[in-house]
Amino acid sequence: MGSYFNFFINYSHVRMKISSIQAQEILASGGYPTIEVIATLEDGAQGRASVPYGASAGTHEATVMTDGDMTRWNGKGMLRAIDNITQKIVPVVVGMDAYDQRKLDQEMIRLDGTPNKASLGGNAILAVSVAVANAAARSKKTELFAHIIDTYQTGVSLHTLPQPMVVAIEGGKHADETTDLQEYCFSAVRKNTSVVENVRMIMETYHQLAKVLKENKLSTNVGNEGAFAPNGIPSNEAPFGYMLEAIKRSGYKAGEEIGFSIDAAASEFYAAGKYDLKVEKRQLTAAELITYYESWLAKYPIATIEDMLAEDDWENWTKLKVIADKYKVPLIGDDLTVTNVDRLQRAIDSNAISAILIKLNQIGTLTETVDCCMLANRHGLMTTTSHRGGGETNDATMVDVAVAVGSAFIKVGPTRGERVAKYNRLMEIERIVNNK
Ligand code: 2PG
Ligand code: MG
Repeated sequence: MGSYFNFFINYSHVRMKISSIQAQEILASGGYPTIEVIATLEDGAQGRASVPYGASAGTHEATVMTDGDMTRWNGKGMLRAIDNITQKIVPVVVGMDAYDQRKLDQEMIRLDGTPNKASLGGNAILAVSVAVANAAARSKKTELFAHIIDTYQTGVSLHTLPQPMVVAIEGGKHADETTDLQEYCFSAVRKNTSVVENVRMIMETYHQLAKVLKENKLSTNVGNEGAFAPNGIPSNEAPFGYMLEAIKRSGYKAGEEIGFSIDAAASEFYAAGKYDLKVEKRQLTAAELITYYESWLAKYPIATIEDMLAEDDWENWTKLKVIADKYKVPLIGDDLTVTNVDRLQRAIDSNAISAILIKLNQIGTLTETVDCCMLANRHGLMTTTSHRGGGETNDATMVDVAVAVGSAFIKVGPTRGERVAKYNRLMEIERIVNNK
């Protein structure tokens, strides 16, 4: 691995051609294929990338192109997207300058020609985009986060690193027969503390949570993201009680050291103007749901809330924002904003959010992802960079992006290799930055 200190070399006048791109199907954590790309540069430097996919993906996200051929992988093969890489993207990008990531990404966006990357596939484009960025970082003998800071001049100082937002209980589309809301997370909320310490404190609390769930006769089986998915949970509010008890037993202070982050992924339980809470056997209007949420904000140490309303319920987002502001709780847009500068700008203009979730594959290039983060930063909106719930790989690029854009949090599940790879990379970056 290259030294972080090569970051200080000025590469602005140097060029490094892309010499080859290789693409293949690999297996993602959801048990279906995804795309892996290996990019090689003219100096021999290689970069690898594999792209994740969502389970509760927003309808405004970049297209995940699958084959639809039911004779293999239940229609979810990636050969069509891989063909797009080898037949259409490779002839254009081989020979281009790997150090000019913006130009590379713009060229692929132009080649695709659709607003949601429907013709080549967001998964095809992103795999190439990120593989080349990784290769360029290798070629410069620097870290990926440093390469991103340098390339986009993000101005991030690295004095504070993103902190863990760890999914502890999951439901919705990520598990069967549990909460309607998708995620209840433990978030590190102490100021100026180390990532390593916060990961330890939260994971200790996660293990206490297992005991609390068992005592309440709930299973500790896990969902897509490696968080507990207790079957038969009595209500959508119940997780807060179990999580508070777990924090107490671990000897930490709720709200001062560990807070709660909730992602409702509300588009998944919204239909015909109503929010259908199956666990509670009731259907609520947006106004009733907001009142329900407000009761939680008043009672529990909630650090952030995300996608509490459906992805196009714009006017109710603005109403919820007023309530969230009253409790000084960042309101995060995810399916609402899909890492897209146009949707983010609309959310800013309509005062719908105070924070944004960032996922590279929602938009499909590294450049557009960083641009979205920079727009958020300019408007004082907090960013949280996130894993995906459908299928992940051990690729930890999202962590380097989070560091390079100055995200407050990374949201990742607590267990399973493809999740802990992200925390391990974040802890590694902390050691690199502190020169330890
Ligand atoms: C979310 C994500 C990640 P998915 O909604 O924030 O937890 O879920 O990848 O399934 O959209
Ligand atoms: Mg979400």
